[in-house]
Amino acid sequence: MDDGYFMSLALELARKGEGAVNPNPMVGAVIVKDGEVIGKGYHERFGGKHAEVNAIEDAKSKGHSIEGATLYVTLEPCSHWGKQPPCVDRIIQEGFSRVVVAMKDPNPLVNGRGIEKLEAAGIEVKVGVLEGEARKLNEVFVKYITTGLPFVSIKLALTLDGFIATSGFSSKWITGEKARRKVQELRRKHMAVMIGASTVLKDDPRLTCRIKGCTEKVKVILDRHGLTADGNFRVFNDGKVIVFTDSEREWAKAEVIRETDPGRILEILGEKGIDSVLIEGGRSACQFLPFADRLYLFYGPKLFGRGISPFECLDVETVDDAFRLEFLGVERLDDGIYVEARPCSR
Ligand code: AOF
Ligand code: ZN
Repeated sequence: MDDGYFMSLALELARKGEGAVNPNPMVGAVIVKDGEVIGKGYHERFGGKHAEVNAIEDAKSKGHSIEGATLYVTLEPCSHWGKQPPCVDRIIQEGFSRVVVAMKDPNPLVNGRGIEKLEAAGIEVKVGVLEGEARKLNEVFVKYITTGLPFVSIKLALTLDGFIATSGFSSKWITGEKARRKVQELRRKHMAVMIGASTVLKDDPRLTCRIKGCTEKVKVILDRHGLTADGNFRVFNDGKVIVFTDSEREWAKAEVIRETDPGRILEILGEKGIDSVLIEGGRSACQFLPFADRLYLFYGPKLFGRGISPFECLDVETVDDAFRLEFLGVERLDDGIYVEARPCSR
């Protein structure tokens, strides 16, 4: 078996932490000795043990000796003290002879120091095995740890002619059941879910993530005029809610921040430790388009002819001025189409 094979096992393990480790990265680790996997682990929850330590403990609990083994880990082992002690010290202490790493940790506190320390201790280190997959897996972490800004995704359900509602604001249901399931998966990937006040008034959504292993989302409401201040909406029922507004009104069950500039809103969310936000529907999404890292577009096989476009704020005059996207994936979903795209400049 080659390095790629064992690293793919580690990546599979890492993925199990999705939705539970933010704003930390998803990390998986596999220990191999004499061609055989003797230990496996992953970073299970924020603040919890790191993947390497879980794999070491797994191997030891089965009576294996680690001396001379190879460690496959999807992110460079950490060299700093955070909520957990530095993994490199533990790796050196356990007597590994080789460490294979998918990608360097972009955390400025680590950023190559983990690799240096392992090499200085005489351990053979190989970096870059399945690096592309590892970077994709942790795209949220990479952006947040290097910029302090959350990864911004916009999710929309549209008719094939690009409307999110009819002119009379009717919108239920443009897409089908599988699309709604996929939205749950998207919520799992993000720490916060954001909507506009008009969606709260109209749909009264809960914004919960109802799939296994999904932690509670921070709910962010853009409510410039304070329209949701004294309503009894389901979104306020549980968990953390942040309202961004211009109004002087008060909310009983939300943290209120008097700011409505999209760039500032994202900075504030980043300062609060929120690494990712899924902006769901509504016309309020448009002002975040210049900051978007990803668009998730669900097209139903319907035409409205006239209606509400989510991108009205662009107001493009000529084809050359279009906001350009790159398609990352296109899928059939139910009787519709699912498009994953990103703005060209990103
Ligand atoms: C690893 N293995 O499983 C994880 C790592 O506060 P702490 O101690 O949990 O440290 C968090 C940082 O450690 C995180 O930003 C990233 O740089 C690294 N995460 N490192 O070797 C892991 N989760
Ligand atoms: Zn660590």
